[in-house]
Amino acid sequence: MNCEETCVLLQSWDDLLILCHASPDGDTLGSAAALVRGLRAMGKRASFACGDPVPAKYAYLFEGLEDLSDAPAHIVSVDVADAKLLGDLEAPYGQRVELAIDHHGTHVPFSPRCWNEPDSAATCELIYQLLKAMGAAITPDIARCLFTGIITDTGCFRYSNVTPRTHRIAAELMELGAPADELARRLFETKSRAQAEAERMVLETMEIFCDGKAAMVQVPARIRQETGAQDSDLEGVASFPRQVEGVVLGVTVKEKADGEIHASVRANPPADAAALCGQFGGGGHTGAAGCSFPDDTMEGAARKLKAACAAYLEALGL
Ligand SMILES: [Mn+2]
Repeated sequence: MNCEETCVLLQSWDDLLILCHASPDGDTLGSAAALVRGLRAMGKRASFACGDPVPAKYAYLFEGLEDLSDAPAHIVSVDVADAKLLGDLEAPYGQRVELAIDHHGTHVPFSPRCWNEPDSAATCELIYQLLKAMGAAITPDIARCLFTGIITDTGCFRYSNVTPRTHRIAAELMELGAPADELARRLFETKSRAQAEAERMVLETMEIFCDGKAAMVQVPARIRQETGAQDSDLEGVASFPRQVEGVVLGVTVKEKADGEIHASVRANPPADAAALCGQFGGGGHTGAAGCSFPDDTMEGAARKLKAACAAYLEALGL
């Protein structure tokens, strides 16, 4: 599907539920909030759902959007690369998604229709084009939601996924009322005391290996317990290992609240994070990807990842 086909399809639907992925980020939430606002302004019934609670720092996306929770006719997912990433919503809705709008190169099809553009830095770029094609007015509230998804998925325009189009769309969103400096300060320059304490503890775990080409930090559950930091407070730590000069593979091993071990990988060229995570059944983008270790301990997952990094760097000739 492309933008025009998606536009025609959505114009023919009047009652929609928009689904986000679990462990929601600014892009999936910004996409859902913007789409719900745009669809409602066009007189349609639209609501959103997520398998996990919306983190407090993203609550502003949904301000003034009261929930309309009755059985929707049509289900659309945004920024969901795989049905299993719906989390708790996979069981009720995984088989019922009619349209997926996404930007992941590793998208695993789960819906009869899909508009996926891996060249887009954020799903919010697609939602912006879609709302324009549908003739929806991009209000300041919508612009704020879309700008949020773009800056969170690009690390404030720093990642390799940023294109000239990303900047053009961001510029148009600023003209439409997105408060760029306020959003950047809120999302990138502000941390709670708990987050600052947790980040300090994570940094203490850093190991550098493979002749300085790989680095790893670990986030055991005790760091959250001792500091009161939430999962969303710890999103930023995944960028720590790759910040070390010379590192091309930065690995973060995290023990989630339910005890499951998850790894986030950040890569600099020529390394590919999705290729490394693919070895463990995960996926994502070239620069950022993830995978899970459901039957492992932190130590076991860390050992496997270090071995995989060494073999992968050797295969790359590094
Ligand atoms: Mn995204």
